[in-house]
Amino acid sequence: MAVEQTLTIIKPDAVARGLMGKVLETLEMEGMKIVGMKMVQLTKRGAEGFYQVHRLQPFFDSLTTYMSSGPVMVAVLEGEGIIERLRRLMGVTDPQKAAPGTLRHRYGISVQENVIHGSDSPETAQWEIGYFFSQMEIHSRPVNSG
Ligand code: DAT
Ligand code: MG
Repeated sequence: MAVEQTLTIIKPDAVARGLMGKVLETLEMEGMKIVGMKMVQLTKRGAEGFYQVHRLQPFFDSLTTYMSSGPVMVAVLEGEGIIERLRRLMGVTDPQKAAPGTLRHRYGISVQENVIHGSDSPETAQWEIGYFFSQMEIHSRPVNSG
Protein backbone atom coordinates (compact mmCIF):
# COMPACT_ATOMS: atom_id res chain seq x y z
CA MET A 1 0.00 0.00 0.00
CA ALA A 2 1.30 3.45 -0.89
CA VAL A 3 2.48 6.03 1.62
CA GLU A 4 -0.03 8.87 1.54
CA GLN A 5 -0.72 12.13 3.34
CA THR A 6 -4.09 13.31 4.58
CA LEU A 7 -5.47 16.41 6.25
CA THR A 8 -7.22 16.22 9.58
CA ILE A 9 -8.94 19.00 11.51
CA ILE A 10 -9.80 18.78 15.20
CA LYS A 11 -12.98 20.82 15.01
CA PRO A 12 -14.06 23.73 17.27
CA ASP A 13 -16.29 21.59 19.50
CA ALA A 14 -13.42 19.24 20.35
CA VAL A 15 -10.89 22.03 20.88
CA ALA A 16 -13.36 23.90 23.13
CA ARG A 17 -14.02 20.77 25.21
CA GLY A 18 -10.33 20.12 25.80
CA LEU A 19 -10.16 17.02 23.62
CA MET A 20 -7.15 17.91 21.46
CA GLY A 21 -4.82 15.80 23.56
CA LYS A 22 -7.08 12.74 23.57
CA VAL A 23 -7.63 12.91 19.81
CA LEU A 24 -3.94 13.40 19.04
CA GLU A 25 -3.00 10.60 21.42
CA THR A 26 -5.42 8.27 19.65
CA LEU A 27 -3.96 9.15 16.24
CA GLU A 28 -0.41 8.55 17.46
CA MET A 29 -1.36 5.31 19.25
CA GLU A 30 -2.74 4.11 15.89
CA GLY A 31 0.68 4.72 14.37
CA MET A 32 -0.37 7.77 12.40
CA LYS A 33 2.57 10.09 11.96
CA ILE A 34 1.95 13.81 12.40
CA VAL A 35 4.18 15.63 9.88
CA GLY A 36 2.61 19.09 10.19
CA MET A 37 0.33 20.76 12.71
CA LYS A 38 -0.95 24.18 13.73
CA MET A 39 -3.81 25.87 15.53
CA VAL A 40 -5.80 28.35 13.44
CA GLN A 41 -9.13 30.11 13.48
CA LEU A 42 -10.86 30.19 10.11
CA THR A 43 -12.77 33.21 8.95
CA LYS A 44 -16.28 32.57 7.64
CA ARG A 45 -14.85 33.07 4.11
CA GLY A 46 -12.02 30.69 4.88
CA ALA A 47 -14.45 28.00 6.02
CA GLU A 48 -16.59 28.57 2.91
CA GLY A 49 -13.53 28.09 0.73
CA PHE A 50 -12.52 24.91 2.50
CA TYR A 51 -16.03 23.40 2.26
CA GLN A 52 -16.87 24.76 -1.21
CA VAL A 53 -17.77 21.24 -2.38
CA HIS A 54 -20.78 21.50 -0.02
CA ARG A 55 -21.84 25.03 -1.06
CA LEU A 56 -25.23 23.88 -2.36
CA GLN A 57 -26.09 21.84 0.73
CA PRO A 58 -28.75 23.14 3.12
CA PHE A 59 -26.26 22.85 6.02
CA PHE A 60 -23.54 24.94 4.30
CA ASP A 61 -24.17 28.20 6.18
CA SER A 62 -24.47 26.46 9.53
CA LEU A 63 -21.38 24.32 8.85
CA THR A 64 -19.18 27.25 7.86
CA THR A 65 -20.43 29.44 10.74
CA TYR A 66 -19.62 26.60 13.14
CA MET A 67 -16.20 25.88 11.61
CA SER A 68 -15.26 29.55 12.00
CA SER A 69 -16.67 29.83 15.54
CA GLY A 70 -13.43 29.01 17.35
CA PRO A 71 -9.91 27.73 16.88
CA VAL A 72 -9.23 24.40 15.23
CA MET A 73 -6.13 22.22 15.11
CA VAL A 74 -5.14 21.29 11.56
CA ALA A 75 -2.63 18.54 10.94
CA VAL A 76 -1.06 16.57 8.11
CA LEU A 77 -0.83 12.83 8.78
CA GLU A 78 1.38 10.47 6.84
CA GLY A 79 1.42 6.71 6.45
CA GLU A 80 0.46 3.74 4.36
CA GLY A 81 -3.21 3.93 3.47
CA ILE A 82 -3.59 6.82 5.90
CA ILE A 83 -6.59 8.38 4.15
CA GLU A 84 -8.77 5.30 4.60
CA ARG A 85 -7.32 4.46 8.03
CA LEU A 86 -8.17 7.92 9.36
CA ARG A 87 -11.69 7.74 7.95
CA ARG A 88 -12.20 4.38 9.72
CA LEU A 89 -10.86 5.72 13.00
CA MET A 90 -13.15 8.79 12.73
CA GLY A 91 -16.35 6.82 12.11
CA VAL A 92 -19.26 7.93 9.94
CA THR A 93 -20.45 11.56 9.86
CA ASP A 94 -23.28 11.15 12.42
CA PRO A 95 -21.78 10.28 15.83
CA GLN A 96 -24.99 8.42 16.75
CA LYS A 97 -24.37 6.03 13.85
CA ALA A 98 -20.62 5.79 14.26
CA ALA A 99 -19.21 2.44 15.38
CA PRO A 100 -18.04 1.98 18.97
CA GLY A 101 -14.36 2.79 19.33
CA THR A 102 -14.40 5.49 16.66
CA LEU A 103 -13.54 9.08 17.60
CA ARG A 104 -16.93 10.40 16.54
CA HIS A 105 -18.73 7.72 18.56
CA ARG A 106 -16.56 8.44 21.59
CA TYR A 107 -16.62 12.23 21.54
CA GLY A 108 -19.17 13.47 18.96
CA ILE A 109 -22.16 15.60 19.96
CA SER A 110 -24.10 15.95 16.71
CA VAL A 111 -23.76 15.60 12.92
CA GLN A 112 -22.24 19.08 12.88
CA GLU A 113 -20.22 18.91 16.09
CA ASN A 114 -18.53 15.68 15.16
CA VAL A 115 -15.01 16.26 16.50
CA ILE A 116 -12.84 15.63 13.49
CA HIS A 117 -12.40 16.06 9.74
CA GLY A 118 -10.46 13.73 7.45
CA SER A 119 -9.86 13.99 3.70
CA ASP A 120 -11.87 11.51 1.65
CA SER A 121 -9.57 10.80 -1.34
CA PRO A 122 -5.96 11.35 -2.48
CA GLU A 123 -7.04 14.27 -4.70
CA THR A 124 -9.03 15.92 -1.91
CA ALA A 125 -6.18 15.34 0.54
CA GLN A 126 -3.64 17.15 -1.65
CA TRP A 127 -6.00 20.07 -2.18
CA GLU A 128 -6.93 20.30 1.52
CA ILE A 129 -3.30 20.10 2.68
CA GLY A 130 -2.43 22.94 0.30
CA TYR A 131 -5.33 24.98 1.69
CA PHE A 132 -3.59 25.17 5.09
CA PHE A 133 0.08 24.25 4.72
CA SER A 134 3.11 25.40 2.76
CA GLN A 135 5.82 22.88 1.91
CA MET A 136 8.06 24.36 4.67
CA GLU A 137 5.46 23.39 7.26
CA ILE A 138 5.37 19.71 6.28
CA HIS A 139 8.15 17.63 7.82
CA SER A 140 7.91 14.55 5.72
CA ARG A 141 10.81 12.18 5.28
CA PRO A 142 11.34 10.86 1.78
CA VAL A 143 10.20 7.27 1.40
CA ASN A 144 10.75 4.72 -1.35
CA SER A 145 13.58 6.84 -2.69
CA GLY A 146 15.89 5.12 -5.15
P1 DAT B 1 -17.57 13.90 6.61
O1 DAT B 1 -17.07 14.96 7.55
O2 DAT B 1 -17.92 12.64 7.33
O3 DAT B 1 -16.65 13.69 5.44
P2 DAT B 1 -19.32 15.32 4.76
O4 DAT B 1 -18.10 15.56 3.93
O5 DAT B 1 -20.50 14.69 4.07
O6 DAT B 1 -18.97 14.41 6.04
O7 DAT B 1 -19.81 16.69 5.40
C1 DAT B 1 -18.88 17.60 5.91
C2 DAT B 1 -19.37 18.11 7.24
O8 DAT B 1 -20.60 18.79 7.05
C3 DAT B 1 -19.69 17.01 8.26
O9 DAT B 1 -18.56 16.61 8.98
C4 DAT B 1 -20.69 17.68 9.13
C5 DAT B 1 -21.46 18.55 8.17
N1 DAT B 1 -22.67 17.86 7.69
C6 DAT B 1 -22.74 16.85 6.79
N2 DAT B 1 -23.99 16.44 6.60
C7 DAT B 1 -24.76 17.22 7.41
C8 DAT B 1 -26.15 17.30 7.70
N3 DAT B 1 -27.04 16.49 7.09
N4 DAT B 1 -26.56 18.22 8.60
C9 DAT B 1 -25.69 19.05 9.20
N5 DAT B 1 -24.36 19.03 8.98
C10 DAT B 1 -23.90 18.13 8.10
MG1 MG C 1 -16.13 14.99 3.87
